[in-house]
Amino acid sequence: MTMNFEHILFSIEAGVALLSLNRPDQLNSFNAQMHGEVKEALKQVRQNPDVRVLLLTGEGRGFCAGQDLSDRNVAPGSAAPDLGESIEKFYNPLIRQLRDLPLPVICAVNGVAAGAGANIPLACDLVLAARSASFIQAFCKIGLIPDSGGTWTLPRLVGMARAKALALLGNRLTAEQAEQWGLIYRVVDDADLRNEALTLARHLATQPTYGLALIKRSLNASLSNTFDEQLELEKDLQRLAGRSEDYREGVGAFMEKRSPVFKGR
Ligand code: T3D
Repeated sequence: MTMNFEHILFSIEAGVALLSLNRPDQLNSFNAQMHGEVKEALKQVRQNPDVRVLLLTGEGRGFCAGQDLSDRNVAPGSAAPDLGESIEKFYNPLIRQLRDLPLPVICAVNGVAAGAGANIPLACDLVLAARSASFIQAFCKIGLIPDSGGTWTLPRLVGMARAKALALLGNRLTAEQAEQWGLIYRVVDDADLRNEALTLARHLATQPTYGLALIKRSLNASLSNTFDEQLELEKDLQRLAGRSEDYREGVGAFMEKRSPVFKGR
């Protein structure tokens, strides 16, 4: 099933929702309309029980260059824009949506990822990047701070020393370096990115995705929980997992020496 939007491509097939940012001439930078379309697509992902996995990527040579700067009136004498309002209305809800979606979210970074575009992948669960892709915390070059969760996620993924270097210098981090630093999961050859990401998504869509969502929830929570809080959470989430149809199916199939058929519930 393919749905019509102007600035994104969105389709659902075999349990996989594919959302591709589609303003390639502006390196898929976000304007208000694209934010609105992504929001609507994510609502459909959340509400459609057939969707088991989300794959986020971009069209053209860039993944996303963050905020569309041509949308900002910074002419001399003009009133200062309220960027806090933009963060509150657009970027924070987007990041929360991706992080909280109760299903695995794969991000396939197909090219340069700058500003908010460099931090959106970090709100996803599995990040693949094309070998030619790169990550740029471009905010410091225009007097801003990393947003979209960057100041929280970066130090946790790469350590404070590297997070500060990325954020204060705004240098380009290659995909290979990002993999070595633990910022992303895996680099693949450019020509293979879409297929590798789709293969991963299609595999996950056949798995016990209700359980996978609980795994995602527990690992996300571990970044701010104490050890004891985490043990308590594991108890609560394992209780939920144990009540799922997929758990019964998994154990049943193992005992009967057959392949399981999971339904994501
Ligand atoms: O404002 C708020 O709501 C607050 C929230 C902010 C979140 C943010 O994301 S702030 C950070 C905004 N993003 C940036 O500062 C990055 C700006 N872009 C770049 O630094 C470079 O474009 C890249 C390093 C990403 C890529 O460089 P390069 O040389 O490969 O490409 P290019 O030639 O610079 O860009 C290609 C085209 O895309 C070009 O248009 P043209 O000249 O061909 O017509 C360029 O203007 C356009 N483009 C790239 N980034 C943006 C953009 N247009 C508007 N906004 C952009 N962010």
